[in-house]
Amino acid sequence: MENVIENIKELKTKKSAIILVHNYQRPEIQDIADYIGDSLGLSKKASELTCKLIIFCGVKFMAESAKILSPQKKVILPNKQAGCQMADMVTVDELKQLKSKHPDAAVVCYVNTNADVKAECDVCCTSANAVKVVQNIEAKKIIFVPDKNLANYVQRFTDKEIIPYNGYCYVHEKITPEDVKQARQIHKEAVIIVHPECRKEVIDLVVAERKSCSGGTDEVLSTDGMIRYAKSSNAKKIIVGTEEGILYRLKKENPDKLFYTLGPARMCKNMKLTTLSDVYFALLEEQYEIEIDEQIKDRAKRALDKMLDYT
Ligand code: CIZ
Ligand code: SF4
Repeated sequence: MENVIENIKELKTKKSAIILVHNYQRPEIQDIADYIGDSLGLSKKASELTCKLIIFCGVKFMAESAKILSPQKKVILPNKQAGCQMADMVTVDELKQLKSKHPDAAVVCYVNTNADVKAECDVCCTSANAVKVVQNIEAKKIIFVPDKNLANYVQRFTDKEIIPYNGYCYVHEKITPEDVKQARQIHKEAVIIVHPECRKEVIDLVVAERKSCSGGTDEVLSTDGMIRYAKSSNAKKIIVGTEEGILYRLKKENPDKLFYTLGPARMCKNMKLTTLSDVYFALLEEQYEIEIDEQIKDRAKRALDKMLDYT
């Protein structure tokens, strides 16, 4: 392992490349990151950097977003198989059908969509800014794709009509209300933070019985929100309801605090595909390069830019 890491560092310097790593990646991948974060933060970072080569350790829609926001750079996804099941749940044809049923609705798409679907949308959002985007958009009726759970979460904050799609994240879907009840019994002094991709019943339970203890309060947060929360709150014990990869970063950055998964550790198999040897070959052979049709790229960029204007 030492050798691979040395080789990665050497190649990275030689090629002036930057390695961007998502919060859910394997620990050894997080350890070689130049920047670590959520999809939005990393894409913004990609567009600010002056380097020409970006190795994006995450899943395809994230590397695509980075490419769309910085088209002049070469963006590499080290493992070609790293897709997202939620993103693949909605196709352009399915979205077009939904649009024709609701011609007066605006379309908001979660960043967890493929580039061709983004191109059909008015504005993108992430879990960190979905509420803000929906509140800022003029339309009173909004088609929201693909995550039904995030759509339901957003509906709590607006009188606008949200038309959800039937997508979901299979990892967050596994977290149950029973997990919340048990965790509250086992860790009486801990606060609970959950991701808005969790099922409505899970979020209902966390919000309805929201508890404050030892300087923290139960919250619904995006992954970067969780990272900020862990740093700034006084809570010493935190139960985390999202993909388990984030616990490595939480523990590393907050060695004085205790973190537990909400129920058994739930793992996204796509997020765990990327290995150190994938990163090495990604640097060596500059594969697999993200390529997006020009027209799709321009239209998808409009939706991403609009999100950045709104937030
Ligand atoms: O936007 C992201 O990076 C994802 C998938 C989750 C989050 O909340 O950060
Ligand atoms: Fe997709 Fe869920 Fe995996 Fe994120 S955790 S990449 S939303 S399947």
